[in-house]
Amino acid sequence: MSNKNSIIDFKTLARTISLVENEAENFETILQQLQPHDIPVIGFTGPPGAGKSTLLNAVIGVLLDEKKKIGLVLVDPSSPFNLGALLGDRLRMSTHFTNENLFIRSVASRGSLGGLSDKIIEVLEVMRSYEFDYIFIETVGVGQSEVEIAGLADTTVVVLVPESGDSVQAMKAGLMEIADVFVINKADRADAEALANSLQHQLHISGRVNIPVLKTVAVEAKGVKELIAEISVRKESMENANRKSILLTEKALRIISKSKMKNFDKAELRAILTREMNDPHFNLYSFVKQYL
Ligand SMILES: Nc1nc2c(ncn2[C@@H]2O[C@H](COP(=O)(O)OP(=O)(O)OP(=O)(O)O)[C@@H](O)[C@H]2O)c(=O)[nH]1
Ligand SMILES: [Mg+2]
Repeated sequence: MSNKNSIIDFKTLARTISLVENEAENFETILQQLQPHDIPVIGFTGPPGAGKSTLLNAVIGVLLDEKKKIGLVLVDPSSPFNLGALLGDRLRMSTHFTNENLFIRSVASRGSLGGLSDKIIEVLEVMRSYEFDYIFIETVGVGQSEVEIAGLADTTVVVLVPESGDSVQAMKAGLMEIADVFVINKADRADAEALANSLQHQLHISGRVNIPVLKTVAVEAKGVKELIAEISVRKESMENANRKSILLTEKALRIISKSKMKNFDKAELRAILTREMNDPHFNLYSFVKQYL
């Protein structure tokens, strides 16, 4: 691990993440020995193509100029149709790719934690054991995943665009609840002001008057300083703490049940069941009692 003034050992970090992701031997010990720091974790979510990567690129550029150490987690869309978008992400980030203070990691979004990767909590915990100033996560906000990202992040930035239309309408209810900061990107296009007004109106109705609504033009790095000012303030709310506790409870349960099942011989269970199921009085619930 490193101190604030030194360069983070990215090689060791990357290797540790891989060990944990692949559940290599002793990965549990690695996880148990982590000493995570209190690093702000900031999630960027929103509909596909809203400009999340472009905006993050601009935000990270400013922070790197200030010599900040940045970790970035890109949650890969699992659908092969999104492969292009992922490659696009990489390209847009490429301006900072070689910066010694930026660590980028992709995490597959497959997995059963609703939408987000099974391993994202572990990856974040490993990263939080290094001296980053900020950790960013980018994920496409569709369905469940945005709620999870809000549970993982201290601050959730929801990026919307004027033209996103119907798809956003459908998502908005979910996105409304999780946003700590709203960004209307592509404010160089028509209707940005109208969307800002409509959002502000909805926030007002739902009593969330202290949620900022910012406008940005990511491609020109406009509004980026204002966004950084907002995310520099820790926003952790009661709602966020709730989401975090739900997420961590689910995760803890899964770790516990996995550990309890570790030595369970499924083939043997099947062999016994194959024998016993032919008994006309076979009752599955009485049968499993012996294992409880
Ligand atoms: N006009 C305009 N175009 C923008 C702006 N920001 C991003 N774009 C463009 O929008 C497209 C999508 O940008 P991305 O940054 O890849 O969007 P994203 O939200 O990361 O996309 P996914 O990761 O695929 O969901 C790119 O062609 C960008 O150049 C902006 O402020 N104005
Ligand atoms: Mg992107």
